Amino acid sequence: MHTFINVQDIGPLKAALQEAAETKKDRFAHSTLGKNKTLLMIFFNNSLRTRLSTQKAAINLGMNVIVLDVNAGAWKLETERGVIMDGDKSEHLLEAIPVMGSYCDIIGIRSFAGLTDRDYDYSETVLNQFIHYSGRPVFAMETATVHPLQAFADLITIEEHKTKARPKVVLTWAPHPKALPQAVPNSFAQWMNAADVDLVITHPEGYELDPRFIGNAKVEYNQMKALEGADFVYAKNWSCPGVTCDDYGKVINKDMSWTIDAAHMAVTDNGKFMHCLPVRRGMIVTDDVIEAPTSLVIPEAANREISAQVVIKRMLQSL
Ligand code: AN0
Ligand code: CP
Repeated sequence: MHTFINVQDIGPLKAALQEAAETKKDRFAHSTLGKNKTLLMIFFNNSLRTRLSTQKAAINLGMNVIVLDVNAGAWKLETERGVIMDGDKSEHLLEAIPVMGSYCDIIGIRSFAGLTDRDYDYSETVLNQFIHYSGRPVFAMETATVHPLQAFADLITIEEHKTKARPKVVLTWAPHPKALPQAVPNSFAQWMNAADVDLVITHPEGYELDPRFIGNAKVEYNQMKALEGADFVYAKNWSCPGVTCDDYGKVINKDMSWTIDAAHMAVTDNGKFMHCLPVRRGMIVTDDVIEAPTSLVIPEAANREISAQVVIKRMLQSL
């Protein structure tokens, strides 16, 4: 595997889930595979889970790990070509990338959407520059439009907790004070479309995701109706995707009736609550719902180590 961006990159999901289950049973079964190999993790944005779980996964495989926080000590990077660099940016990404590639064997990259220019974000400009100029396998640790390590961990979690062959999974928008990217809901929808589940997406008008990610999912604007009989409730805020209106990247709704509380969970089929974290209590979900035995947020986060390990292992095997 040379890139890990979309669900297709992992191949058949059954085999990937099988490998995840084996990894979980013995995370040190391949502890020499990564000997003398180096993972470089590059962060343009904050992270708790991705930083720790991906590093742990690489260590389980015997790798060395270097972490670069671009905004905490590296030169400020220009990302656009054709710019006269007379401002505060000292280095161009097009030099920085091959230099970084020369120090490692695999690269993980976190680079959130800027949420100002839809075309720039949705063409995955920064990620593609890393793929083209680093000379290394590259995996997304949440880029402008996708967060596949999260979606893979979510799928593993659903597989572990489902009580029906084909569970009903509801992806629901929830309110948030700040504009957030669409990467998490995009990838979640893409992976659920590829998995053996019934996916329903619910959100207020104007929050329609890109059709490429919605796929065959049912879109239901009535949140309560969408949640009826749900086996899994996957809450997430995202800003306006700019598909049906011109407000790309903006907060166009703060309707607190969308916050997941006990009344929302009551219409599900003993539904399990999921969220990728970090989550704002009182905005996305109430304390009682996230603290209930039906909340999967902690095992879900723990599975980030497993999804990362499967991905890094496959990249090591194809070096
Ligand atoms: C980010 C987002 O919504 O994409 C990261 C989630 C994994 N969340 C925040 O910035 C709060
Ligand atoms: N879920 C997730 O990616 O968390 P972090 O932003 O803390 O890495």
